[in-house]
Amino acid sequence: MNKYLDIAPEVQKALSENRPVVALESTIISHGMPYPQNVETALNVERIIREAGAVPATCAIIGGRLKAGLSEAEIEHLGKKGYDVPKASRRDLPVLVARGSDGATTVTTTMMIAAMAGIKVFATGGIGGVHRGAETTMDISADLEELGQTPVMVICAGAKSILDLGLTLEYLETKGVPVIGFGTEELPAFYTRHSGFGVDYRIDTPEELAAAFKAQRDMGYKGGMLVTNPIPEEYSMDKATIDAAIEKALGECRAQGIHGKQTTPFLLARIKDITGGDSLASNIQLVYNNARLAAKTATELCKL
Ligand code: PSU
Ligand code: MN
Repeated sequence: MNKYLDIAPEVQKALSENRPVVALESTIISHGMPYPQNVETALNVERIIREAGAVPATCAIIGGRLKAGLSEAEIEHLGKKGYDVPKASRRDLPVLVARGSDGATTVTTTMMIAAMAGIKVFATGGIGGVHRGAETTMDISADLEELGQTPVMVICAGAKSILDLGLTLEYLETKGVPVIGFGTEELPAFYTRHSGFGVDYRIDTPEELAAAFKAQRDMGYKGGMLVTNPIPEEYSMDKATIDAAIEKALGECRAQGIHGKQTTPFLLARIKDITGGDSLASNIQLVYNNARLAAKTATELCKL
């Protein structure tokens, strides 16, 4: 086992008994939502996964250790510290680990830790992608590279239109990442169920998701799989409202010269304020929805 990795005993036990485990990220806690809703959501997600018969493994860096599975106190710590916890992508791990620092894991680093621990399924809200204007900024999330090289299934609610969705799909195609729509032929756009872009394949059951992932593993692929799960209708936002909020937030982002790793957290926080908190309520619900699907899919995978 990797010498920097700590697998929580509950997670380790489940893995060794071939019981389902679902990985969860921590940037969504420290940078994706405000306190205390972030901690509340993270704990609810863990509960939802347990109720569905799987074991949650929230990932993070704590005191320089890569963690697969956190205590409630550790989740509370990350949620309270918020932006003061470094957002940790692939390029950040070496220095943070060597310094014994804390770090909030993004989709990228959560995939890395999940793969090291032997966890196959990971539930989150949204992934990073090709940012709008990437033709000149070259701001392309490391999440896309990781999906191309690390064997984990990532279940998300699609991608937000803070990103260039068309270019994000092109990039994933280049990297050989299958983009699956769960019960839909259309890529969901996070806060809404529709983006106007098609996915590669529609799959309607956790059984078939598990079978596709198993086939990918059996063929020896190094990369992962992206499952996009639309937000439930009752929690989805009005398209015109969310589009206007995103445009306003993007304008402020440009005007204030925000760039690099600050971009995504800045946009999420502004969108939340502009929508009077409505976007946060939707965000929370779509994460719960993804956690349920991940637990079911991980359960099916254990049978194969
Ligand atoms: N999208 C969300 N919420 C989030 C993120 C993205 O709706 O919290 C976080 C995830 O951790 C994702 C990261 O991996 O932002 C991507 O950041 P960047 O664009 O800097 O790669
Ligand atoms: Mn970026």
